[in-house]
Amino acid sequence: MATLNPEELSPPVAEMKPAVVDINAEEVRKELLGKYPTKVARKRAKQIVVNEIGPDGAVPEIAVNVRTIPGIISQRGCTYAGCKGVVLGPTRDIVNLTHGPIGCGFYSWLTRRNQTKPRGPEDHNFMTYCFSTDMQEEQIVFGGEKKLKQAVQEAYDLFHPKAIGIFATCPVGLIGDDVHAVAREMKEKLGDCNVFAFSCEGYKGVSQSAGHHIANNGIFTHVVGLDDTVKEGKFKINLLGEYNIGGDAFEIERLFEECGFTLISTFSGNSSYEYFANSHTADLNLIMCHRSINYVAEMMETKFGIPWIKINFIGAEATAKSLRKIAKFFDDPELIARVEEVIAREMPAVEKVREEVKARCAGKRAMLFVGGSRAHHYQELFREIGMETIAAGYEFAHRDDYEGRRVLPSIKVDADSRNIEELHVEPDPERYRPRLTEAGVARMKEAGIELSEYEGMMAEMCSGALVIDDISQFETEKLIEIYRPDIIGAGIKEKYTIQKSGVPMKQLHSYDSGGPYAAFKGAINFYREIDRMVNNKVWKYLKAPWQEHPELAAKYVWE
Ligand code: CFM
Repeated sequence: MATLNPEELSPPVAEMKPAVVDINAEEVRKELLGKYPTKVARKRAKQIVVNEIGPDGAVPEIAVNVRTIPGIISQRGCTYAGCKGVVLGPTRDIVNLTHGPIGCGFYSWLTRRNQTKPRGPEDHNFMTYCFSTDMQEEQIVFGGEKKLKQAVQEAYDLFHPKAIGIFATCPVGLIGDDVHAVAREMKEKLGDCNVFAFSCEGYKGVSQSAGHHIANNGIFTHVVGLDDTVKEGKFKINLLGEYNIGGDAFEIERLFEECGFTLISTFSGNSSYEYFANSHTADLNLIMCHRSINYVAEMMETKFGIPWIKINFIGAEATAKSLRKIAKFFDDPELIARVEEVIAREMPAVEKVREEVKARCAGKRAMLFVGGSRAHHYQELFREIGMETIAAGYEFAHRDDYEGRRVLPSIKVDADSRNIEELHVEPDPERYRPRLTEAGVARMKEAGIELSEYEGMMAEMCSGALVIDDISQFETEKLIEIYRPDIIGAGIKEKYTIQKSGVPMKQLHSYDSGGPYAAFKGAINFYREIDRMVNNKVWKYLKAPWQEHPELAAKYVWE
């Protein structure tokens, strides 16, 4: 067997274009746009900006949440994915029934690695099943409502679930099946099972973001507030926008317990239908992923008076800061002391690994192109080991996730967003109860904790960093060529082209086989993994197929 001789592997990809330290981001931007036809370039120019933080903290405006230009290879998903896969998918005891062709159900089934832990053998866990009406030509031609009713009945007879959620896929909208009418009819017929439907056809919005909104509306309308039981516990919280990918929520739950917080519900990692139904009894909502769940937080505040704060458990420092924020909200000396104890107990192990890893990673550079919140959150973890994020962007976030909620009033609502219903919510006549007095609000302000506020990603990035929304495959390859980053955090669709370019890629959606990365123990896992990846010499010797076979190279990229 031939042994690997690095000398023969020349020229290594990493040496083809050496890393340039002082790269002018404006020049890079021009280079990216230069390859596009004029009309496309004009549109992309508004979606690719060089970050600059003004004296008042203001950042440049970015055009986002708009349709991807046909022909551009985007990493976005569909509205159905955002509704069924992202928001409702991680709930273990709702039968999530896809009304559509089998592929929609199958490919949205557990690929995100959202985990769950049933409370005991009696607790339902349907996440190991893939439920679909498996539409055939007959239903497309003659309608699928009959088959949908049969499927709901079959699921009920087999499992007796507390709830069944119906999710519409593209063909359902095209042929006009009324999923809501079916849900109403079956709910009445079954009697002891809550059946509700989502008009989350894949084409409904410009990305999965529309699906988040539809899911938030549905769960708020049909589930939140159904169970008024007041549970024991002094410091009651909900965790919104944490989906337990790779076990993240387990690690956060452990900390909550040690600190003495009572977690009423998570939307929706390691969650159950009953938790959602009871979630309005909590006193504080914590928002982890602002993009996917801010609607529920806003509606719960209007209807029940529960305030929300933005927290982040990605990064050890961010975790400590978030725990302190929560303790400050409840303003209980014993609680504050316990939180400090937990932080003091957890930190030494984090520090030890961090120092060791930082020595090898400091000065290296990352790029992050992920979803609607992680491209921001993971910058914290990289910063802790001395790595700067030089370019980042979301796939489907809105301007508030980039520029902060201060821009909300100036966001123009276009036809695509108008497609998604805005629920009209009013204070509940009996159950509305503001959780903070005016003095309480003032106290939070004094402590520097803003209620209902999110600063967005750009304010925390360095000036001169590139911010790119809905990055294309072409732009990714170009950035690699110009910057030669030490690592890219992105998703499975772009993973292998990045790695073939000789750059390691960390999958920040499902984490591949890794995780948890949240909170203190998660940070340790992440430091170690990034260390292994960026300091692995194998990438330097990698020869991409298009180097050995130039005829494979697409001219527009490598000319
Ligand atoms: Fe929120 Fe998510 Fe994300 Fe998201 Fe997602 Fe995800 Fe994501 Mo993949 S809810 S926006 S739609 S943090 S599935 S758990 S990793 S793109 S950055």
